[in-house]
Amino acid sequence: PRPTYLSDYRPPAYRATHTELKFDLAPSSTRVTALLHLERHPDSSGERPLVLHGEKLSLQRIAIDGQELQEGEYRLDEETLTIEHAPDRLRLETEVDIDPASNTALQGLYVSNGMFCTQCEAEGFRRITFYPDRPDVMATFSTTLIGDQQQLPVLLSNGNPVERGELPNGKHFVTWEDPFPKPSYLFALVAGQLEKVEDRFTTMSGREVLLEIWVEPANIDKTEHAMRSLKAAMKWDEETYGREYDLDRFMIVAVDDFNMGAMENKGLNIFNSAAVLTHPHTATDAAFQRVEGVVAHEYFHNWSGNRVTCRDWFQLSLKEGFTVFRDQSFSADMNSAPVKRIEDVSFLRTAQFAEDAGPTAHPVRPDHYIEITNFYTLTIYEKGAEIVRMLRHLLGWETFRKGSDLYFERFDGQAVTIEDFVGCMAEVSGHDLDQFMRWYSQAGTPEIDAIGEYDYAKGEYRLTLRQRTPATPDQPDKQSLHIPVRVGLVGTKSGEDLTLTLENPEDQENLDKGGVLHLREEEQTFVFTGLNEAPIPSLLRGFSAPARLRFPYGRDDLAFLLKHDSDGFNRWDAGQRLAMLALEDLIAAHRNGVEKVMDPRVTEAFRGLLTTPTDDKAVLAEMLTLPSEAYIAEQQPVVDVDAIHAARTFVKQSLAGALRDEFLALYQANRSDAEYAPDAEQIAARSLKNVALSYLMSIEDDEGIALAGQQFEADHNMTDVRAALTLLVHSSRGDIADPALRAFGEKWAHDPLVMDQWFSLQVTRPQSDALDRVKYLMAHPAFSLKNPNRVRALIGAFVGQNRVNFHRLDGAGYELLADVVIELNKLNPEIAARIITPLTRWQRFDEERQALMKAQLERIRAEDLSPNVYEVVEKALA
Ligand code: HT7
Ligand code: ZN
Repeated sequence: PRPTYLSDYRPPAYRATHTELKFDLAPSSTRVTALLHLERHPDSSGERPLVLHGEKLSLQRIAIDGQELQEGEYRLDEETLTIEHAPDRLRLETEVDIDPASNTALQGLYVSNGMFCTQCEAEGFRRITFYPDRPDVMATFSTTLIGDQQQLPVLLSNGNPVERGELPNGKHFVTWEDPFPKPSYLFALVAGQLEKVEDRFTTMSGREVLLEIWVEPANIDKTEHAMRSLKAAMKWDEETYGREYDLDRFMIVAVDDFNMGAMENKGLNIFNSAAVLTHPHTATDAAFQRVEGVVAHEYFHNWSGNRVTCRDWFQLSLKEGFTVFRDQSFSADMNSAPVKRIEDVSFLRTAQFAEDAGPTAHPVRPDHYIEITNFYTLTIYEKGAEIVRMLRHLLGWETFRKGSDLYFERFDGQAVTIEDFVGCMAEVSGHDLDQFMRWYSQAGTPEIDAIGEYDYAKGEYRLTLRQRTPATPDQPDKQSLHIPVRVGLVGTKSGEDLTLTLENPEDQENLDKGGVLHLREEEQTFVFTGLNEAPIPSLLRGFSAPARLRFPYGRDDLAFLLKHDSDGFNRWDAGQRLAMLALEDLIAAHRNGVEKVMDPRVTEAFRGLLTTPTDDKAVLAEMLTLPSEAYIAEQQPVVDVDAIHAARTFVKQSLAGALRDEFLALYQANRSDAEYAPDAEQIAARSLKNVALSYLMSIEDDEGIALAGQQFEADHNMTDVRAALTLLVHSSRGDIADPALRAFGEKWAHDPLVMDQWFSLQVTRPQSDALDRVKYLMAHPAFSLKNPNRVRALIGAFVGQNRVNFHRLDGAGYELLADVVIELNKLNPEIAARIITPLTRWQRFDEERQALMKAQLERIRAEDLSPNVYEVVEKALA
């Protein structure tokens, strides 16, 4: 397969202005009739032919302006239909047959549980009909769906229904019209036996919008939270960004087979059922929060993505980075803002930093790709969101909002670039953002080395920051970035933030405007004056830039910041850094076969957390959570999975042993029989209680085991049931865990989303039988390689969260993953290319494991590969 390059971008030769589609729906042979109103693009020369994309389509008929085309008047290959001498303006009619029932790739039109649905982003529409399937071609759509009245009573598409009626042979039809010009990737249809819940929202200008959530009948009691989230998101976008919804109706449909979380199709969002369905007895607090975030994310795309869209797929982060930033801000406003930031940063630092340091590292705006679906990555989404967050901090909220208003107003109805977005921000602020643009073009995570020196006599603190971005594939040399560094100086006597006065007036002006230091050079020194006590610096507050910050903090400094830092994020981070120092010692001890000794400063810091009253339980739960094995691995030059697991377990057990009574008291203080609500207060109490229980269970404390058993039996809500069951299954107490597991599996056999949790919690157990369980569960009737949620729950959880067992030294974990990738490569290449990720990180491990992992990559390479898997494997082995 050949790569596509950003530098080759040209406007299309022809654009579609209006598109009329007719679908005669049948599972194995759906007839799609398309009438495209096409015209030559004003910038295109008369020599360029009309080229339409089309894949896996069986062409039955083609005509221009009513005249059938004969063979020789058009050219067909695997990917395109070309007409050399088309008029400047034409109506092109085509009829094609497609086979939705055998579409296991879940791109284009497919059947999920008897229901027809579509996924057109990024290039799925070309599997439905011949079309200029690129985001800079925007047309109005009129869509007629025809289907069997019994099998497919509900027929949905974008926009508004304008006509419906009965047809011969038990069929019926509905015609939908979408008045907003849109690219083909936002097209959607759904047809099946569905039921809906409906509600209404009155917009800020007083228009009433009909809201509908469509689900399979059995799930009708699981939509309340999604509907509440949708209305909250609509209101928030009006109040925060001044964005009002435009159509008269907004629909969400839940489907079981879906490659990602959801899709923002105009007026008809299609959701993975896991990202929309919730019920206190089936979904955890985390799932409730995910639903709130994804519903908001897709809704926010109506402006950041649909009204203003991307010129080409290299600009993907234009809509995704901005929209993730918007959904993160929304969730922060709905829940605990510091906890949301801690969660987002933990995810970024663990998973995106690893991507940025590995063989598939790419800039937030890549300059080439083979398969665009491989580029729906953490870098595009999460790092992209951090870039927008940096702009918001550099400009301040009010100016940022002016930039956002200008962007939406100026580019409404257009397909644009990242320069257009950043240009608006530069225009409203007067800032020079040229250097800032490097964040989009340069891959890799910048490292900032900081050192500080306090001059007691002068009352001065000199802070020197040095930046460096490591080489990444295709980019050996890096340039300096424009990095906003939010700082505080915490007085060692007072424990208070000291007043910041900078010697350099320009630095002071920046600090006054945005509260940040602007690091632009490779090395810069900032001199703070007028200090009358020695400070400890609190750097990169709120994680003001997606960078790795190093500062030679002593353990006492970190314990001090953990107590006194006024920045909630950095207070948490000080605790993580302190724990990391202890963990590093223990990892070394394990490797050297030396007895492990717990650092008493960590124990005392935890004792302080447990005994100091707090009104922020959510943050306390985060503070009591040790860095994950994945995060610890990220900090190691060579990952030693066994030493990391042993060290972390040792710290957890030491803390549990020393603070057993405190953890028990914390558990008891946060029990409640109140009716379940997914609100911030209850969620915080549950997470604190379950963190306490996890410590007690780490030492298999008798009372802890009894409490876990009672919590499982009480069956109050899924958060508590799942937490208790997981802890039991991850313990050595099979006598209690096995019957509980069996009972749970039988009770929920009918609910695939609960069975996913049942799969995950078993295959993440640290005991050495985990891999056998994976194999055993792959034969379970509830498992299917064709369903991405099942694959993620069973295989994804094992390879991503069970590090000691996936990285077994006999290579059996790697072999299992390769077997799955080889199968999935044929069924669903997109999911195959994602699930393979842990194998691509072979460089991070010892030589023995490297050889085993590479051998499995080579085995995969020998197969007949999809472009998706080919691209990833080639990069991994390059
Ligand atoms: N914009 C949506 C992307 C998406 C997608 C991409 C490739 C393959 C399948 C997909 N499903 C959804 C999701 C979003 O970011 O909102
Ligand atoms: Zn998105």
